[in-house]
Amino acid sequence: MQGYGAAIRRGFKEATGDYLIVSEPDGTFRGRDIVKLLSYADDFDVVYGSRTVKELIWQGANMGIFLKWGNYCVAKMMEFLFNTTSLTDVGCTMRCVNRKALKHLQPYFTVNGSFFGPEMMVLSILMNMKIIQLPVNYTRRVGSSSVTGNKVVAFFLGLRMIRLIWGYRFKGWFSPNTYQEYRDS
Ligand SMILES: Nc1nc2c(ncn2[C@@H]2O[C@H](COP(=O)(O)OP(=O)(O)OP(=O)(O)O)[C@@H](O)[C@H]2O)c(=O)[nH]1
Ligand SMILES: [Mg+2]
Repeated sequence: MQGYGAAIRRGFKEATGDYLIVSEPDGTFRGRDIVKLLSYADDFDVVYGSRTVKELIWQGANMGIFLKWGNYCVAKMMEFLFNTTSLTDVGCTMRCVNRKALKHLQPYFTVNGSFFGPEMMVLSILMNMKIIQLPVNYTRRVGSSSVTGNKVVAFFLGLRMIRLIWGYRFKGWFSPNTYQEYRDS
């Protein structure tokens, strides 16, 4: 299996249309949240979902204290390091990107594994895209998880995410011309 990031990147290559929405096939997201994402899509290049808003975490969803605060803290670290918009989750697949922004991002994607999500977030920030994160519903999943079902695996995934975010922070500082600004393109 090539991995979560590879699957999404392939989907991006195949999909048509002006707005591209990513979700998961494990029953954890609600289709009606697409309306929320789309209502911001005119004003923002990428609209990210967040799964850490208590009121929208359904009973039985895999978002206990460990995952909720882990995602929240790494998101706050990203927000602080890049002095960007309010972020409360780094692992939410549900997102909407417009085609022009996606075309700009695509050549820079490197991750095929489970931390593709934060890579896309960090790249959109480095490229000075207009981004926002909205609360989405998060429900009980169908089938078994290959990542976050196991706390140890999830913890090490979190560490890899932190390393990736710091890596991009240093690249942004020390070779700022690597990532072409989107708004100038
Ligand atoms: N096509 C494809 N889909 C994948 C692959 N890896 C993961 N996925 C899908 O991507 C979604 C997330 O992957 P999982 O590894 O199951 O992670 P998860 O337990 O859902 O993690 P969270 O949603 O963060 O709690 C799942 O719905 C998987 O079906 C892959 O290699 N290929
Ligand atoms: Mg899932």
